[in-house]
Amino acid sequence: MDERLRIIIAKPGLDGHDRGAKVVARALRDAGHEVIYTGLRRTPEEIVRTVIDEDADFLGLSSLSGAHNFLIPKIVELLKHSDCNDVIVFAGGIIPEHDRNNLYSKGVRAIFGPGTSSTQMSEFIDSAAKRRLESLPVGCGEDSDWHWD
Ligand code: B12
Repeated sequence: MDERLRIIIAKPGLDGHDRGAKVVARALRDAGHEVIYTGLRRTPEEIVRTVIDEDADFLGLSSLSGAHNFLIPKIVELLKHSDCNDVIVFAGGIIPEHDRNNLYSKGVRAIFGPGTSSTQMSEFIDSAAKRRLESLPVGCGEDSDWHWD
């Protein structure tokens, strides 16, 4: 797809692992998107503020600290309360398989672990953007159990 999308890559909480987030931000920029990396240790409120200020299409959350079950649903809830139901949320880092279905049920549309290639991420971004173009539900607050496998 040729669409240039606005994507925020964020590091919520006290997690100090930033290599993966920087790799992802670079890969998506190289794929032609407009990418903003928040930097480390952002609060859920700061992240949602950035999404709103930057009028982002996608929010990518990187978590390697084990706090994903608390922080990611909290951010999705704040997005919904801020009328950002159409923002497409995806995540990556150290997120065990057994935690993933719960995050999908909250509105996260893809989760990527170590070793993810830029091709895999781009395929997801393109598929999600295509769903949005076709008016199929894909935003974090839109009712659908669709997610990337
Ligand atoms: C390097 C490293 C560190 C470095 C971090 C340097 C830095 N600036 O990033 C240092 C030494 C500082 C560090 C510290 C700690 N670490 Co450490 N660290 C690692 C290690 C070895 C590699 C992480 C890495 O950089 N990988 C390379 C990058 C490119 O890969 P990645 O981050 O996984 O990202 C890829 C995917 O996950 C995905 N991805 C990641 N984020 C996102 C976001 C989106 C939106 C998408 C789409 C994809 C995506 O795409 C990326 C590209 O493929 C991992 C073990 C491992 N093998 O993963 C442990 C690991 C993450 N660390 C761990 C721990 C416990 C710690 C410490 C708590 C240790 C301690 N007791 O002090 C501290 C915490 C520091 C802190 N404040 O958070 C644990 C976490 C356990 C958990 N979550 O359950 C791990 C898994 C080691 C382990 N097996 O126990 N660590």
